[in-house]
Amino acid sequence: MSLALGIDSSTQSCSAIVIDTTKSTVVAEAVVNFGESLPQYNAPNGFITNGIAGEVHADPLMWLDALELVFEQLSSQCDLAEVRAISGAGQQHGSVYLNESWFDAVSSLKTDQSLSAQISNCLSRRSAPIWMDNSTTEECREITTTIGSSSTVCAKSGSIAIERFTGPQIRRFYKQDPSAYQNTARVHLVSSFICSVLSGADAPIDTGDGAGMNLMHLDRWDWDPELLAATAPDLADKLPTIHPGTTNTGFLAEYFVRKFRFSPKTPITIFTGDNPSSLVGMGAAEPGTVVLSLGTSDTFFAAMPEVVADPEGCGHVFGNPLGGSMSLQCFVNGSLAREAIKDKFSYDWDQFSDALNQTPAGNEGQMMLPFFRPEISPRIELDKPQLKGNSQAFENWEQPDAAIRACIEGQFINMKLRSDWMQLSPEVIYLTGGASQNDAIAQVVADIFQCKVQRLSVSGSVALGGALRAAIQSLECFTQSLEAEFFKVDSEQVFNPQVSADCYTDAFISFEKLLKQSL
Ligand code: XUL
Repeated sequence: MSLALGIDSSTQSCSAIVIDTTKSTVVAEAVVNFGESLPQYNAPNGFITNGIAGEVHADPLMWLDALELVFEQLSSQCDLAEVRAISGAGQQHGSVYLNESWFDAVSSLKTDQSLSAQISNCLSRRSAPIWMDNSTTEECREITTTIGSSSTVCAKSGSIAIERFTGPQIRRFYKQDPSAYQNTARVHLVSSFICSVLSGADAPIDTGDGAGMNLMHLDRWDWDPELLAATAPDLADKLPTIHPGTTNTGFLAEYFVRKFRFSPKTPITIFTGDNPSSLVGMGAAEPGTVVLSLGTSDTFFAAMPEVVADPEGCGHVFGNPLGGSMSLQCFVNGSLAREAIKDKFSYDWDQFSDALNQTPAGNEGQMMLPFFRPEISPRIELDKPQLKGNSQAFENWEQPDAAIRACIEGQFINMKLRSDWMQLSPEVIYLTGGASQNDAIAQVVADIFQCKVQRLSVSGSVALGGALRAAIQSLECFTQSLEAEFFKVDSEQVFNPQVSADCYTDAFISFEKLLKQSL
């Protein structure tokens, strides 16, 4: 039996999975919801409420308490002494600020006290800004001005300066509380913080999560001195080193061996961000596969054949934890828009699907910019969709079925156009998230992208990605054989294009034209 453990320290919960790599089975799963299990932190959804000026913070000690509870749950389901490899991931961009005492504290954890009690005095900032924090517009502007332009920041770091990214967050902390900043000896990401505690040593940051900071240079996969200088003084000394995701940091700390009966010398693979981990956990770590997650907002991500940054500055490039790079792009108007158009005509989901099934691919040239609220891909400030059709009735919203098709086609035409910079020619798109269950939507994706769409029902892909990475790194497992075992294809979940590529040729041109007119 060769067990591998994957951990996901995410926004609302900490979860973990233990897989048996010889039998390709899941032997244990645990989830600790922060709000439910740790109400003393007053964070019902995992973050501190009432943040001012767009601030969204969380308590790093809560993440440590949750980690202990997760191990308790796992130990009642399997023998943790059998675990031979560990890795995991954290919500991206969040940052933990630690003083000089951190280095000693993390390397001498004692089992007579909890992790949180021992790390508490090491915090030079009580709370950690997380990815939902939107308070750093001014700092983004300042960093961009110092570097010269958004396109330079993007070409260097893979993304323009973005509010939730760690660099602008560090700058805000430095400006707000310079002495606490000075007193900070280490800034960790959520991923490297949790990895440090597990390994009982100050852990590196991986290229996957490191890229979400606006501080790392894509060509060198290392800190960029200009970006560091534009962000805050002496930052190089306060950051861990960066390593590829295929690095082992050491072994599980004695604390966990004693307290939860793990084996001594259990190797730990460096942690990564939740999205890079999900790339592995969805079986999409090799170029040729795209993951499309249809949620409140839609997320499109893929392993990239080349390292290129989005010239429009809407997408992101992160390191791929199995090597190379990955792209990620978010679309705000995802299920929000699908629900808004359904509700506009008082349809239920069956009527919505019928509308798609009863209208032709290409929608006879009628189209929509499907933005019910400001979009980030592309950046556009619309608060209602724009319609362009060949009849007044369509443009006056008098044709519900055609409007619904125009909305869904508009979403995926936009997604295809906005993801062109990634230079992908996917053989298959893995579809996941709530709206992926709708066959009619899946068919539109296949028709517009002109490739096979495969619906996946992987739950917990972030933690699974951690377990798979640990197995690949420490148990000599092969990525392809793990993927073949853990991701079985069900033919009923496959959608092939039903129209030829020229069905949408004019639509792509008209969509861009309509977009330009509305910018
Ligand atoms: C990605 C992002 C979110 C968080 C969620 O850039 O901000 O997906 O990683 O945990």
